[in-house]
Amino acid sequence: FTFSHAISRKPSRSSVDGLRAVNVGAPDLARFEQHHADYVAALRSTGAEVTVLDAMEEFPDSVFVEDAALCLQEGAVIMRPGAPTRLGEAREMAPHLETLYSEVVCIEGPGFIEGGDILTTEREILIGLSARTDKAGVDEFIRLVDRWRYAVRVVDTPPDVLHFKTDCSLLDGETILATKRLDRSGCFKGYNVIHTADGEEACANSIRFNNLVIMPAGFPRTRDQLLAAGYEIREIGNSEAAKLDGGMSCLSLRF
Ligand code: CIR
Repeated sequence: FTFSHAISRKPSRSSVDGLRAVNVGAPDLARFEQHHADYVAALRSTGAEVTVLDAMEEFPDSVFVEDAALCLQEGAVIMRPGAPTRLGEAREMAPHLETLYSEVVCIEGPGFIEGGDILTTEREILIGLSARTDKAGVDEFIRLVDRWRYAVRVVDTPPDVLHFKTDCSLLDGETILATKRLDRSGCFKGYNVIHTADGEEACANSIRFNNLVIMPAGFPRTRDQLLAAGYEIREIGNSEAAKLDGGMSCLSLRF
């Protein structure tokens, strides 16, 4: 959870056409841009260097850069999104990562895998199979990162949950914030787990970024629990990204 860099991408006008499980209305671009600027400012306030890429109109979900790549210490892996409208986003991310990493490897398919399904902890990489990430994608990922000797563990994402990390985030080397429904699967055995408060499951997608836990605004009971556990919290408006099933982790690549 110590990072010197992050990459994000501004929301596009086309984000009104972004994918969503349930239509609760289109995101308001001005508000989305403000939230995004607040998010970038929070990342920068920790001392990290943050690259903000221009909005990409051809890809309505391209603000959610996390799904296009996975940044590890040794190199970056370009993903292969399982959502057909998002496939091209991954290719667009490659040149940016090539300027920062000496090794950038690429999932070629036929399988699919999205960054939102991957939680990197200090001891392992956890991957949740989901509607976007399949066994073939995971197998190729495992073959690719074998060179860097990571322990990889494959688990399930609860049904009807978009991504594995929709329901969890890393708070520190030993501690995970997770919904009860995900923790029930047993996948976090051996970690300390803090549960999101009942009715506040949507804040499980938070991030630990250097000194801060950056979480979506509007989840006071979980926030108070994290404050009591000693974390420094920064709350960011997430109403517009949430209309597209996005949260705090989706909005950046961190390394
Ligand atoms: C999608 O359905 O792909 C986007 N509307 C939301 C992606 C959120 N990304 C993430 O959880 N990592």
